[in-house]
Amino acid sequence: MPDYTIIEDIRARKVFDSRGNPTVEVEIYTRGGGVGRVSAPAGASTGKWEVIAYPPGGVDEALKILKDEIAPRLIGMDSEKQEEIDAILKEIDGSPRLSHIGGNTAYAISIANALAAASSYDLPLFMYLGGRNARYMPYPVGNILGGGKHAGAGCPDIQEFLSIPLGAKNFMEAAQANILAHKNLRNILERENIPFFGGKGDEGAWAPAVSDDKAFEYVAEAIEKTSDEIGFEVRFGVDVASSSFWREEEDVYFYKHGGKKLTTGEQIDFIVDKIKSYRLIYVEDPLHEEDFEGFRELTSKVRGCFIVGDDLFVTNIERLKKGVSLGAANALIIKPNQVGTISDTIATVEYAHENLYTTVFSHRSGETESVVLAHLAVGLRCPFVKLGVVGGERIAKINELIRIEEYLGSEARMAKVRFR
Ligand code: 2PG
Ligand code: MG
Repeated sequence: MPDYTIIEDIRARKVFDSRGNPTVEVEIYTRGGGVGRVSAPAGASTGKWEVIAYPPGGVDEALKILKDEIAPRLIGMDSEKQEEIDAILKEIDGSPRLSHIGGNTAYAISIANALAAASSYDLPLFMYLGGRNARYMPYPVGNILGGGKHAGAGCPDIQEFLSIPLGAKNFMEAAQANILAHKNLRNILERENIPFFGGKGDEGAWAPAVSDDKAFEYVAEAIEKTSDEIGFEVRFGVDVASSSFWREEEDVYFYKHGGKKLTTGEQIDFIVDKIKSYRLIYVEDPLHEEDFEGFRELTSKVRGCFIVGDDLFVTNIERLKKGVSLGAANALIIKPNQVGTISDTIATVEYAHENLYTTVFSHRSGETESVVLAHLAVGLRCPFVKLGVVGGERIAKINELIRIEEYLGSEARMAKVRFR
């Protein structure tokens, strides 16, 4: 039926995310009975160049704009015309960074629309987006120890220590490895005489009051134990989220543990040293969000490690183009709500892949039970997906990836991992 995918109704409401903050949830209904429901996540260590999450009046104002200005324009349109729909969102907004309608409003509408179109054909979203090529399962990059803006004051300055089960033959095995690493790390932390009472950060990672150096030691031990027990290679990496502790006035990285201040050169040496000492395979935002040159220098100094831009690129194709032209980083985080629409997200992913930059589809520190992330990671063929390891809103995504793997059956493969 040609008009199956026409948008018939749009509903929206305020719901809450995993931090208990209000967020927007959108439902789109098509004539063919398709339904897409999506709620927006939220960052804590947000990049300066991300789109603006909400208009000044927050979720309530976003809902009003949605009802008065957006829904009347979209109802009657064809949900399959994703780019046209996303263009209308940007036209209604009219600002450079979606500050009128809010990036999270755009995110929820844009992805709910894709989901509604897929559901009109009774297709899972990953297949609707990726077709027959969408059969590569991403390696889960799982947060097992956290600090920075996601945890309490005594925790490490580095925001995330991430387990990466590179030797897994399928997603189920990979998920099991990360869960085991999380459990092993708990035992190690309990064995040590440190302030640790089982506390976790926003993403379900353990949040002990230890220095960064100690955190590296404990995580390395947990990863090695996990690898031995599970019988395949498990490596680890970090999200430094260094913009959170870069002091612009002094141009230094301030580590509250030990009160040390590192210049850019010293920060690069510190990171190179950790990459070599611990065979890190992944380092995200080792330098602050304006330092393309620092990223270039670090990338040129290391081999066999993903240097990942998150706050640096904010899923924005223009910023990525600058990075590619300089050779800054060799991988990037993909978070659709950094840029607003699914069309812009796809353009950035495609540009990254054309230029051999590795994509890491990522959750945010504030999440909802929505599982679209699992479908987008597979549908957009990202070789990695950054997730929490435990906690309802985190495990929901892992379980959806398990369902996707089951759905694909013998067609499923693990993603191909290559360095630029
Ligand atoms: C990050 C993310 C997710 P936030 O920095 O990569 O882990 O954190 O959502 O707080 O930006
Ligand atoms: Mg990050």
